[in-house]
Amino acid sequence: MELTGIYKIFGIDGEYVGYEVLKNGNINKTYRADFRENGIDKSYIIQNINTYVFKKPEYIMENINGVTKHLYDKLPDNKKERGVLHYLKASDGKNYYIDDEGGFWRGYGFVPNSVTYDSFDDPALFEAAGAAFGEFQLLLSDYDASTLKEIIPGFHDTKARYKKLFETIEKDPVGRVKTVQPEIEFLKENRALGEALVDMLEKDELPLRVTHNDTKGNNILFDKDTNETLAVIDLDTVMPGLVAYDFGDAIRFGANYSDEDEPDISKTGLDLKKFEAFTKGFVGKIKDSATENELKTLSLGAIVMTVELAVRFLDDYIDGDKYFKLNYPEHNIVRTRCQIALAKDMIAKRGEMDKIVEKYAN
Ligand code: GN1
Ligand code: MG
Repeated sequence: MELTGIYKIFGIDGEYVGYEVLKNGNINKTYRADFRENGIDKSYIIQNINTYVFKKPEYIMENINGVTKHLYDKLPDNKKERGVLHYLKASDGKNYYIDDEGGFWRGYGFVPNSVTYDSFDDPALFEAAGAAFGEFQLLLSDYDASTLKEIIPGFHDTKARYKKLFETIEKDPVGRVKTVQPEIEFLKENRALGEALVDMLEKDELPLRVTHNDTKGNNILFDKDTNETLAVIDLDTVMPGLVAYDFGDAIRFGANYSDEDEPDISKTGLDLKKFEAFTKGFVGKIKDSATENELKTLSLGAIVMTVELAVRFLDDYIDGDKYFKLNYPEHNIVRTRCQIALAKDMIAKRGEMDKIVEKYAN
């Protein structure tokens, strides 16, 4: 469906200025639509949800409704406007719209004067990101997890992810297996490590909490002028999970010297300075409510999440690129190699990571 029709359905009016496609998500299609109302610029984010990935998008919107309300109620009055996203209501009162072809749409007001960052060269900024994700975790600590729909079952269940990878290798639907032997070898060798958190969860050594599960640094809104953190966004995968998933994924994405899909892997590796900055912010927030095992497994979480993404990108590559958006044909294998390079460096630096966590946990 055309965007102009979507604007109408969500009751957006004013003078239409134009739209831009926002490229930093790997799943949904995201647009920023700019309008002018009574001389004031006003922008909206419109998203077309990927229904191959999200089989029941209505459930996402139900979760988002509950979580957003919970956060909104806890925010002080002066932060209620920019501290959470305000979803638009379609003409039928729902916070989403399904078009005639089954396309699933939602929208929210662009948070005024906000900005996101894809990388963090300033340690203070990354520390603030750590504090924002830590705080998010705390704000949801009293959320009733039994009311949350499980959006993607087994999202960070690395045992299930590995199993699925081996099934895809077995099928080899597009004949790519022969070209990715070293990658398969690495993932086989490190399987026990990749599955270590799930093992602990199964033995009840780690508690399930309500977690974000997709803590890329660009899921935090900052104030454009002051760099104050405003809100944690992209609540599509808020589900019960482990603290180490949220910590780990943020490190995987933000403490890498390179982008997550850098083709030149000599540029890829764990930047311990960034690791320390994020750890300071995150652990500073959660240390009083975290168990000893949770704190001890944070660094492991970074390795596990990186191995998990290598497994997922490789699985998608072998499967013929059905899940992640691609910018070019080899994108998924480039992503895989980059994650493997990062995982190797993290494994080598695990002792140093643990020491840094200990420093801020005590
Ligand atoms: C996807 O689309 P985006 O950037 O929010 C993926 C995450 C991955 C990430 C890797 C639902 O997130 O799990 O970590 O790509 N989201 C889903 O960049 O699979
Ligand atoms: Mg996401």
